[in-house]
Amino acid sequence: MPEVHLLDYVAGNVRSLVNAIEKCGYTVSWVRSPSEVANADKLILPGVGHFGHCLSQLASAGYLPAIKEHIAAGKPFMGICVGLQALFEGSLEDPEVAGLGTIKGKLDRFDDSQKAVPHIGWNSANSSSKSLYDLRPESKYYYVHTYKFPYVQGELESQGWTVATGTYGSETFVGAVAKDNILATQFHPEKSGVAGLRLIKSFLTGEGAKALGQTVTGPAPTGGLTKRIIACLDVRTNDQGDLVVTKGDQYDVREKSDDRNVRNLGKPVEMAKKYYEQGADEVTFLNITSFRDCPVADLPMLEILRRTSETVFVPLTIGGGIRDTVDTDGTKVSALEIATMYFKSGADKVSIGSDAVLAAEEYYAVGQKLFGNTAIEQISKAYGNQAVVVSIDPKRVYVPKADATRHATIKTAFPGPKGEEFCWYACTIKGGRETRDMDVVEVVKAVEAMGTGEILLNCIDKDGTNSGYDLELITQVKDAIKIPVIASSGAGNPAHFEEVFAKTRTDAALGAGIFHRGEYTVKEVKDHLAQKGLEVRQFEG
Ligand code: 1PR
Repeated sequence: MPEVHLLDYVAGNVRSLVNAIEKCGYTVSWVRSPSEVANADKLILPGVGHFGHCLSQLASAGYLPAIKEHIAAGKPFMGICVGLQALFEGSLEDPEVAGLGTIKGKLDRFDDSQKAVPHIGWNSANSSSKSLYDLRPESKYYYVHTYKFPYVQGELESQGWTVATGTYGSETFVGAVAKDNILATQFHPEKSGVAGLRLIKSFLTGEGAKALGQTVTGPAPTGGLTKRIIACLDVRTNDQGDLVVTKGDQYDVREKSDDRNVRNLGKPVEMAKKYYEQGADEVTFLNITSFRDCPVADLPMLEILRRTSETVFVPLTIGGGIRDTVDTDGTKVSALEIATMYFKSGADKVSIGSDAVLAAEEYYAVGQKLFGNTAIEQISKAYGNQAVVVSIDPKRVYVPKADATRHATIKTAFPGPKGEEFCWYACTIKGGRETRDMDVVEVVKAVEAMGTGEILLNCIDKDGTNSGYDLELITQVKDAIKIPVIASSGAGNPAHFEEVFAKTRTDAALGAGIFHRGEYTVKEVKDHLAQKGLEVRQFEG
C-alpha cells in the first residue's frame, strides 16, 4: 500500500486520522524526529490544542526547519486545524510565538458577543467555484476552533492561494487554503464523514493538487453552521457482565418488570455505526456505571472506542469516570492520564460529570480562584478547551418565591406540585444519586472559567419522558455562559428538536431513547428540520 508520513509531535486523537488514511487505501508511517522528515514524500501535520503549545513543541524538537525544507522541495504537505494555523506568521492566541510564516498574516479570535465560542460543528468550506481538493459547496465539514484567519476577499488569492471560506455569525474565515504542493484545512477532514475522506484521498492521490484552482461548476453553496444532532449511547455492564447500550427513565435504567434487569437496547459499536450512517453529527458514549468501576480496568470501553473510530468518521465523545482515581492495584491515575487513554483510543472529547460539580464547589470555596489542578484545567491545557465537555445532571427544585433560596431561580410556566411558580436546578453527581447544594448556573460558570469547551445539559426530570426538552433550563444556561450548549433529555419526536432550536439558542440537540427504540431515525429528525428551513447536514454515502 502507498504510504503517507504523519508528524508525531502532539498528543491527541490521531487515531481517527490514521483510520481515515487507511480507509483511503494508504498506510501511515510516523515521523518521530526531524531527520525522518526527509524520508517523507507526503507529509501531514495534524494539530490540536493551543497554537503556542503546538509551535513551541515543533520548535523545541527541531521540526520547523525540516518542515520548511519539505515544503520548499515541492513535496506534498497537508496541515489540519492547528496544522493550518501553524502556516501563518502568528496567532492572537499566543502572540509571542512565531508560526512557520508560509502564509502572511496572523489569526485572531472569534467574537463571542453574539455567538457561542469555540465554533464547534459542521460548516461549509466554499471555494467559490475553484477546484480545491474536491471540496464541494453542498458538503459540510467539522470545525472546532476559537481562533481563525479572517477572510478578506483577494488578500490570500493575490499571494497565489486558492481559498475556501466558512461563515460563522457575521464573520467569514478561512476554512481551507491550498497552493502548489500545500493544502491546509481549519476543519478536521478525518471527522467530516465521507466529504472529509474525499478531501484526504484527493491529497493522497495527488489529483487535488493537479486540479487546484480550475473552475468547477456545482450547486450554489449552502449556508453556515448547521444545527448539530447528537446520538447518545448510555453504556453499562448488565447483570450478565456484557457492555450494553441502555436507557433510563429519569435515570432508572432497569426494566419495570419484576426481574428489574438492566434494559439492553443493543451493542455500542454497531449502534454507533448505525447512527453515523443515519447522519448523526456526533456520537457520545456515556459509561454510566463508571462512578463505581475504576475506568483504568475498563478496557472494554477503550475497545469500543477503537472499534467505533474505524468506521465512524464524526466526532466521538466519551464520558464517565474521568477523574483522578486509584487503580485496583493501588496506582494513582490522574484524570489527564485517563483522558489520554481515551484520546489515544479514538475519542475527540471527554465528558466530565460528577468531578466537575465537585470542582465547581471547590472553586467557590476558595473565592473563585484557579490553581490549574482540576481535571478540566489539566485536560484543556493539554488538549485544548474543545476536548473537554462537562455533562450536567440537574433536577428541578421548586420554591414559592424567587428569593426563597440563595440559588438562581426562574419563574416557570410549569408550576410545582404545590403550585410553586419558581424553581432552580440542583446539580447532582453519581448518576443523579446525590444532589449537591449547587445550582446549574454556578456550575456552568465555574467550569467555563476552568476551560471547558462545551456543556452537555441533561435534565433528570425530562430524561426518557419523550415530552420535549426543558426549554427553561436551556435558556437559563445559555444566558449564563458563552461556550456552546448541547440540549439533552426529553426528545420524543422530530418536532421537539425543531422546538428546542426555535425557542432557545442551544447549539446542538442530543437524543437517546427516541433513536434506540427505533421510533425515529436521525435522518427523519434532520429531514424534518430541513423541511422547516433549518440548516442541517445530510449524510453523504
Ligand atoms: O459522573 O463523570 O462518572 O459521568 C457519568 C456520566 O454518566 C454523566 O455524564 C451522567 O450524565 C451519565 N449518567 C449516569 N447515570 C446515568 C443514568 O441514566 N442512570 N446517564 C447517566 C445520563 C442522560 C443522557 C441521556 C439523555 C437523553 N443519561 O445521557 O442520553 O437524558 O435521553 P432521552 O433522549 O432518552 O430523553 P461521571
